[in-house]
Amino acid sequence: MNDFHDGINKGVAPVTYGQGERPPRGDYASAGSDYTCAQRWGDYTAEQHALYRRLHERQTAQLPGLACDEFIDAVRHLGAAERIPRFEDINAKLKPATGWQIVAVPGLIPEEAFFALLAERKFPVTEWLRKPEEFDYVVEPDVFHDLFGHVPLLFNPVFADYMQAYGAGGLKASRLDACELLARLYWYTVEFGLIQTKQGLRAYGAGILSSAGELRHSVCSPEPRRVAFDLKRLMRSRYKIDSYQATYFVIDAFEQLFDATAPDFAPVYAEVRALPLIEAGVVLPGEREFAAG
Ligand code: HBI
Ligand code: FE
Repeated sequence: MNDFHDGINKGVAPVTYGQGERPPRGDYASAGSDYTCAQRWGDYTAEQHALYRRLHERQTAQLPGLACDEFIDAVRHLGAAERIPRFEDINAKLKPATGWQIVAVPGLIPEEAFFALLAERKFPVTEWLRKPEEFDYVVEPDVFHDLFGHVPLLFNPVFADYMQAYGAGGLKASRLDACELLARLYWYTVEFGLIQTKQGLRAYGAGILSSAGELRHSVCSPEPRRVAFDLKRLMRSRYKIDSYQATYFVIDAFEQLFDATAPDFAPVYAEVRALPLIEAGVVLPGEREFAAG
């Protein structure tokens, strides 16, 4: 079972709760107009710190041979994870490294607000932690998914530049009503991306790296299809929200992601919109496929 992701796919954020969506888990009332809030580190209980530590230990043990080296090299910046890290302690290291900082948010936030924060090199990290009964499956991104899954690669200069370019592109996409196309780019790279390395396939996507089961599945299972990263093909590709992915996109280097954000996306959106969607798990004739790692 895939981690929290149906929350992102349904655009679960305060603005949709009025339509009968799940009530928000976070305290949106205390958030500012940019949706940032305080981490309230003193409110975490000893049990929550212990749960966070168990999550961190379980994922860290799995990384060798499955996570990309850039992630493994940077995950130490989260600290020993004896307790839930203080965001300001991470920022003291992250800001000098790539100019990024993490900001606390009550949970999923509207896309415009999300893009605006990324464009300013601010990554929104959910301040609440899943419950013990959600150890293996949490519907929405919690502090563990956001910190463990997303923050380490923000220490990588090329990936950090891609994330800011993505945010800036998202603000333009909002004006072109192309958020859904851009959401697929985020999904198939930042959340579920794979990278071909000299040692073989490795994971760099946060949704994979923070998932107990999908990390090994995405790299080693013969079930899913693994196709070469192609921006327009990816933007046409539907994704699954409540199970492991049936398709993963594979890059050769983070530079490939950053370079893909260089052109003006307006013609890309027009071209993609004129073509049919591609179901998850489908491989197109002549497409470059990658075998399991
Ligand atoms: N909000 N806090 C938070 N974290 C996300 O990852 C996030 C979000 N809002 C929207 C969103 N992701 C997706 O719609 C992206 O594809 C934009
Ligand atoms: Fe995420």
